[in-house]
Amino acid sequence: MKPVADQLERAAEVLGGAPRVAIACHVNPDADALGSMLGLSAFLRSLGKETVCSFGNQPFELPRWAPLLPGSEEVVEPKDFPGEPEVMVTCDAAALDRLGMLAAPAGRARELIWIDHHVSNDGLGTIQVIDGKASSTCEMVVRVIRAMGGEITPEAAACLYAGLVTDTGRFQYEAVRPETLELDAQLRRFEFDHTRLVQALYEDNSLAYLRMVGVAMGRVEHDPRADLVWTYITRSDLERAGVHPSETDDLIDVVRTARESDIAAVIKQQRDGRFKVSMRSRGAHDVAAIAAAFGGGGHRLAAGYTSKHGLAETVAQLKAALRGEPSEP
Ligand SMILES: [Mn+2]
Repeated sequence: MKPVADQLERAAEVLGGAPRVAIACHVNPDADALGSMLGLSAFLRSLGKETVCSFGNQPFELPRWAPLLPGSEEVVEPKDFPGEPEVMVTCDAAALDRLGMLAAPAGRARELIWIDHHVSNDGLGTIQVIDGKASSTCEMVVRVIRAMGGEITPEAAACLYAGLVTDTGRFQYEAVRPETLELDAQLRRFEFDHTRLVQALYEDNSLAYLRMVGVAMGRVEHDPRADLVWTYITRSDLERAGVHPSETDDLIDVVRTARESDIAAVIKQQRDGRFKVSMRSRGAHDVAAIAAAFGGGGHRLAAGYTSKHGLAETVAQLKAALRGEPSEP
């Protein structure tokens, strides 16, 4: 991976000279993905540039909390994203397939600025602004803004705060450094309703979801030899409960609190039928390495992958990998 300082300088130069910038974030965007994209967009617009923002989901749907981020009303559907952008930026995507329908325009972009903080990263793009030690992609966007000699705008502040607060687990994860908290303080000097924003991000569940948590928690299993606690949710569980898959992102945060094991996993069936495995470690394991062995990635203590197998085989392979036993991939 190339030195971040050089890449920041190149990104600043390209963005500074571009009248139009197309910005994408990963599919099923979380607050860091949407926040970093909209934060960068708000800053570039303050310089008089045109921006277009999107993510590659079909069907296209913004998260529930999106209206609290300034500029979210201008996010376009992937079909309205430029097919061959002069300058394109990707935010918070670790791999090309995380761009969904926008992987094609990314492949055709003349300059592709890849802004991210995932340790396991394909390192795509003509300019790679990637730092695996950064707390969030929002923090990386702030570095880009500063490399351009710019200032955070009020609209950008709320967007960047959303990503900073969520990707640090409300400032509790190991990537939180004194500078992270200093950045938080700088963002909070701008006027935005941070309590309402965090309530929308963390405390806004449907009753149907709460009942489904009960189902998932009733199934929690413990494998001491794999140092693993895990549960699963199928597509029919979601359909029966009337819960949208995106609502279940925080299930892992309940499972991971089990003190009996270091690793927690939630195995969730996607709309296409495949099983997605989300893992967390309480500190003793590198789950990014486990995920990478299955073709996924992430961070040392938070990572995931999509399995090629059914539920039973997915669980068996995960346990085998964690126990250090050989298995057929
Ligand atoms: Mn992120």
